[in-house]
Amino acid sequence: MVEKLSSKELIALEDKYGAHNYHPLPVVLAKGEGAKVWDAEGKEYYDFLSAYSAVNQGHCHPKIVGALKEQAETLTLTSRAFFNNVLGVYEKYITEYFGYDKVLPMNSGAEGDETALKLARKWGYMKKGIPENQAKIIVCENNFHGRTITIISMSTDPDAYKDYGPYTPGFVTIPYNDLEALEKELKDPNVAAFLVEPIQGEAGVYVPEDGYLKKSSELCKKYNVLFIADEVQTGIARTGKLLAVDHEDVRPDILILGKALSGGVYPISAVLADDDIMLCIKPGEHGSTFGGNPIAARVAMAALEVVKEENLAERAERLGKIFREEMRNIDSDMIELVRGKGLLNAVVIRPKNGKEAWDVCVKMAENGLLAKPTHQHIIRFAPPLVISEEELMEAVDRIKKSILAFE
Ligand code: IF1
Repeated sequence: MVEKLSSKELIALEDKYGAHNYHPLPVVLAKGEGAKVWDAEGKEYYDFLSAYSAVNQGHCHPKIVGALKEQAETLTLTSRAFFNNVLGVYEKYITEYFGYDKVLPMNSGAEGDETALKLARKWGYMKKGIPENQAKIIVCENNFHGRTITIISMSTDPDAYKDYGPYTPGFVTIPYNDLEALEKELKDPNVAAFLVEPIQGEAGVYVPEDGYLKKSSELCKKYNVLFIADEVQTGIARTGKLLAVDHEDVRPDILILGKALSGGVYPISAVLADDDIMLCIKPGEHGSTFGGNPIAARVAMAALEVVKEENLAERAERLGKIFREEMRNIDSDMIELVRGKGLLNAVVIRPKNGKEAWDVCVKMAENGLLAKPTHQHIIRFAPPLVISEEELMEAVDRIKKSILAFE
């Protein structure tokens, strides 16, 4: 039984017994429902991080939790050594939902990216004829695709890669949102794929110029290179469309999903592709103990049903426009810039009297709203997509009050 400990005591436990690989805001959460969370003392907050866009469907969505509970009492894990009575149903559901021939089910977003990298390399050797061990994959500066050694080998952020070498070779880095740089690298016949976030979340919600995704995918087709979209953070209705690439009618050759694929209820990721790519991986050449387990299969189907039943993409589009307008109207020179798409937004904070984004986040927490800076001066605002317009306006008031407190 978790005895009733105070936030202070709970923070002390994590400090003493947990690795120090995070620097959380001093808030200890104990309950979540919809767009709200409550701390260990019962204080209410609007959650404007949504576990980095994993809780798009709202905290503890009853339909998704119901699917988890029902399956957890029936059959939790079989491994892929055997078939189970849920996986095929899920595979049919998700491939029809996104329009691909096949899905490779994994667990974390990083595993989804790793799977996509392996798939792209296999395709490069087996189908494009790239000489063995010569495959290259193009990535963008300031990317974030996860924390494994291969993925941080692609990173340009020293905090992500320093002292983790030696690094996995075979990656070429180009500036984000730069078609000329991309085309120059695509001419190399050993390039197998271009891996890109449709919007760079961690970098600070960088939205590329209109047409960037469309032209990138067309250039990839021209040079017989796979276009891989990492929609782990931007997918599942977050940016106002089911997928961020849908804003430009782009169909990636390989699609990576995670986070809100489970509504934040369970670690689930997925890689989707058509047969000519997906069947390059043969039996026994890739997998994972929990990948495609019955609980994940049921939870993902419930989470995806909620996206459609509750029109989450349309809500994100409409409420996102209102949110950005409200942020731009705050009368404070701390608001340097507001950018985003749907309900994935960021505000660049101009420091004032020694106060910066972190101080704004601490003040917002005091006023009942949770968000966290990404890099020093950027605050990402990403509430659950189920937030009502009334709740959004109440949250906007709490943000305004917090920023104006520094005037
Ligand atoms: C942390 C960042 C966000 C992702 C994209 C793959 C993954 C992520 C586009 C890997 C994960 C998470 C990781 C989490 C915080 C959060 C994050 F700040 F780290 F960069 F969202 F921006 N592709 N992002 O955003 O998915 O393996 O984590 O399931 O590591 O602190 P994962």
